[in-house]
Amino acid sequence: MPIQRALLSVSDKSGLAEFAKQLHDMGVELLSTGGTSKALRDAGLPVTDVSDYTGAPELFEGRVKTLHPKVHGGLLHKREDKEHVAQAKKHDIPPIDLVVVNLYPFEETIAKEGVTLAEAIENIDIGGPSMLRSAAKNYTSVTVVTDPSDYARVIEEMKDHDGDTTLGFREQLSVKVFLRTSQYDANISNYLGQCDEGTRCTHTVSLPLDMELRYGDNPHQKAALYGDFRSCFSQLQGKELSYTNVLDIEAAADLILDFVRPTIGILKHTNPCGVGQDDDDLREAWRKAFETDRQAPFGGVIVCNRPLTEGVARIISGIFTDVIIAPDYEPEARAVLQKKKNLRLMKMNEAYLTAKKSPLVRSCPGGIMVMDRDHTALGLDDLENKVVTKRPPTEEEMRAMRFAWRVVKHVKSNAIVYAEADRTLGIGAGQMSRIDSSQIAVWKAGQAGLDLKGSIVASDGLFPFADGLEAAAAAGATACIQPGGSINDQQVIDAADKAGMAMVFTGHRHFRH
Ligand code: 93A
Repeated sequence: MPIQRALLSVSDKSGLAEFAKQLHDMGVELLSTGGTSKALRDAGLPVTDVSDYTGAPELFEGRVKTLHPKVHGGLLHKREDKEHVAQAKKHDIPPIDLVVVNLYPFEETIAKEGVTLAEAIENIDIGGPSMLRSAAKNYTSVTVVTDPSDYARVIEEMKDHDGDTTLGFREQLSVKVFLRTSQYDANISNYLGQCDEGTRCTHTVSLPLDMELRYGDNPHQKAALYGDFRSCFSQLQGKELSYTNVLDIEAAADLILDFVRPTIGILKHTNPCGVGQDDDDLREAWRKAFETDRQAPFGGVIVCNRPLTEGVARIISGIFTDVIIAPDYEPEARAVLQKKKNLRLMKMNEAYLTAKKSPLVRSCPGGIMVMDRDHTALGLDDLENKVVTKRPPTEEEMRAMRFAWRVVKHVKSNAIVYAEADRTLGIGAGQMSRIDSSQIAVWKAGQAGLDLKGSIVASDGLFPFADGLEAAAAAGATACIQPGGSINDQQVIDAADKAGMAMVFTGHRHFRH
């Protein structure tokens, strides 16, 4: 059946007149509320006011405009049910086939500076979501449009189907409505929750599906991503993203954003396997990162905080890599990497800098946990005054400690990093005992043929005993950066002094789980 009757009630009137004109040209009768009616009349279109249609005036400054059985009955009754149709006839409730509603601008209102609670409340739309929900529930018969960018598609559908729309299309529009109304309600409850200082604020999250992911941790696990990942990272080429790719991308981007100087990081399973810096030549930064571990980067993630150069692209195109992330790519670098069809090339957008401020969310039994992000490497201010050993660090050791502290923050606990001022030398990640992480870091450096003599060691958590520090000294480290705070701190300091090491206590730990 072609669409015969439409109800239009919109706050955002963009594209309205043109859309309504096309509906009118296809013989659709137009019903509308105050402001929308006026806009349609101004455009020279014939329109019936809902108040004339229902016989009930707009009441209470417009708070009650469309909340009437003739409106909701017209939307909700089942067209295929004889009883419903008979009741509709008896009570003079003709079917309404199309609803075009967008809501009072609640979100825009609360974003305004100095908005009062009364203003915000007046912008909570009640009638609009009710119509949207009625129509969306009855999508088998009713077409419902809430996004002006869908107007053109509706007209196209109607033209292609003798003035009607297809069931599949109506279903899509219905899903869009429930998503919109749930977001709208979440925004209202979050706003009112903030205002009410007396009670514990609850926070409702409603996120649209952004993309289906290739798979989860393993191919037999389905996975999807909700929100707006694609505004943060644009995929320029390569295979579909998987769940682990996304985790790696976040870990890599977070790591690289802790560095200001030109830096390259290589990660695997969210842990850095090497980080290098060079002010003059990114290829040097790459060399330093890659030298830390030449084996683990196979199938890993590479991240850079400068536009990726052709020179680096040429070197890394020889290594099997899953994902590369950079704020941009030289055109020549793109050309080189394009040949690697499966390689996922991600561009980090400005939006990520804002998104990075949002809290971290993890699932837990029965719900989710939310925590603040570990934004900056803490404890580096005033480091000169945090020396606990007899010997203060040299300037070079100080630089290395600052660098390593930024890296160790991104390594899974227990984390140990051996480093020089602009490069990692050995990384030990994710062990249950700190001394094991330390031994792994030393062993990895040995495997890579790197000398730890004169290096510094960074630890994400405190050394509970002197043994970890003694092992670091034995491996060649001359300085240590760690949070401090153990009941055995004095023993650890004594061990450092005995070995002639310099040590600082940051006073902050950087666990990562
Ligand atoms: O105040 S309401 O919650 N009560 C209603 O009955 C109602 N009906 C439509 N808001 C209501 N609307 C909203 O009015 C629509 O969702 C739309 O945003 C707006 C359109 O008003 P006008 O046509 O007067 O510009």
